[in-house]
Amino acid sequence: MDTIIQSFGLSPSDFSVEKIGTGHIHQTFKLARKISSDQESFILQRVNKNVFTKPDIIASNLKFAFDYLNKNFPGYYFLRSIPSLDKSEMVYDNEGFPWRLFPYKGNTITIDQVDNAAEAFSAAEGFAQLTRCLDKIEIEKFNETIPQFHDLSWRYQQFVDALARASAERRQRADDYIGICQQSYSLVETYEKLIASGSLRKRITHNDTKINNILFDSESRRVVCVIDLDTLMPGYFIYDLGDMVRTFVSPVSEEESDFSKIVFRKEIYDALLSGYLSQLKDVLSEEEKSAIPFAGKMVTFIMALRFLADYLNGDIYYHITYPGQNLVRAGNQLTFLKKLEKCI
Ligand code: GN1
Ligand code: MG
Repeated sequence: MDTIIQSFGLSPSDFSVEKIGTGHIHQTFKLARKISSDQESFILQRVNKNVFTKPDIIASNLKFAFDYLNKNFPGYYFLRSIPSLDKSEMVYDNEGFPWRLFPYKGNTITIDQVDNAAEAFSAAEGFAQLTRCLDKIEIEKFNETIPQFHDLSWRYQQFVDALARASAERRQRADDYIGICQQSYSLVETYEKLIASGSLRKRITHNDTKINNILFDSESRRVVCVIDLDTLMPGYFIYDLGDMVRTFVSPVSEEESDFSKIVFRKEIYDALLSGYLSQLKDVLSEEEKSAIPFAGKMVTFIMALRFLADYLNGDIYYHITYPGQNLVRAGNQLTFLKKLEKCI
C-alpha cells in the first residue's frame, strides 16, 4: 500500500491506515493524518477488478459527469477522485488491482438505517438531485461499468443458472427461498412489459442508492453529497428509486436475521417519495411516474435473487463473515418484498 500512497504524491509515514466501510465489493481505507493539521485526510479504495472487469470505464464515466456538472451546475458538490502524480485516476498494484484516492470529508457521517421521515426526505432529495442535474447529459458518452446490472430478467436467469449448478446441500437449505423466488416470477414479466413499452427514458443513474451511500453533515444532518459512484451509468429511474425504497423503508438493514423486525414504514415511504419528487416532479414523465409503485419491489427482488444466487454458487461474490450469511440476506429481502407487495 505504501507504493500506492506514494504514487499519489503522499508520504505513507504521515498517515495511519484504517479499514472502513460496510461495502461488499471494494476494500476501503481511511488515511488519517497522524498529526492533526489543516491538511486533508484521504479515502483510499482498492477496486474489485473481478467485479469491475473494465475499471477504466468507471474513470471515464466519472470524468464526463464531473466536467458536465462543473460547467452546468457549478454549485453541485460531486466527490471526485484525486489523480496520481502521473495524472491517472487509478493506480494499478502489482496484482493488477486499481486503487483510487478521494478527499476525506470531515464532519460527515453515514447511516445504515433511516431513523425518521426527515432523513428519508433529505437522502431521497440528494439522490434525486443528481438525476435532475444529469437529465440533459449525453447518455451516449457513458458506458456500462457492469453490463445489465439492474436487468431483472438477467438477474432471474443468473438465479436459474446458479440453481442448476448448486450442490444438493445448498439447494436443500435454500429450498423455501427458491420456491418464493419462483413464485415471484410475475415481477419479471411486469418488468419486461414495462421496458418493452418504452415508457421509461434511459437516464444516467447512480445504481447503488442505498442509504449508506449518502454523506450527511454530522451536526446539521443535511446531505453533503452522494458517494460510491462506480455504477454511475445509463439506467432507468426505477433502479435508483427502488434501491432507496429497499434500504430506507425497512427499519433494519439487509443483514438483519430477525425477520420479525422487517416492516413497511409508511411514513418513511411517503417522505422518501416527497423528497424524490421535490427534485423530479417536472423531470419524470407521467408514464414514468406510473411505474413508481413497481420500483421498490423490482429492486428488492433483484437483491433477493442476487444474494440467493451467490449462496447457491458457494458465496463467491458478496463478502461474508459467517456461513449462510447470503441466505439470511436473501430471506431478509424476500420478507421485505412480501411487505411491499402488501402495502404498495
Ligand atoms: C454491493 O459494494 P457495495 O456494498 O457498495 C452491490 C450493490 C448492492 C449492495 C447490497 C457492484 O454494493 O449492487 O445493492 O452490495 N454492488 C455491486 O448491499 O455489486
Ligand atoms: Mg456500491
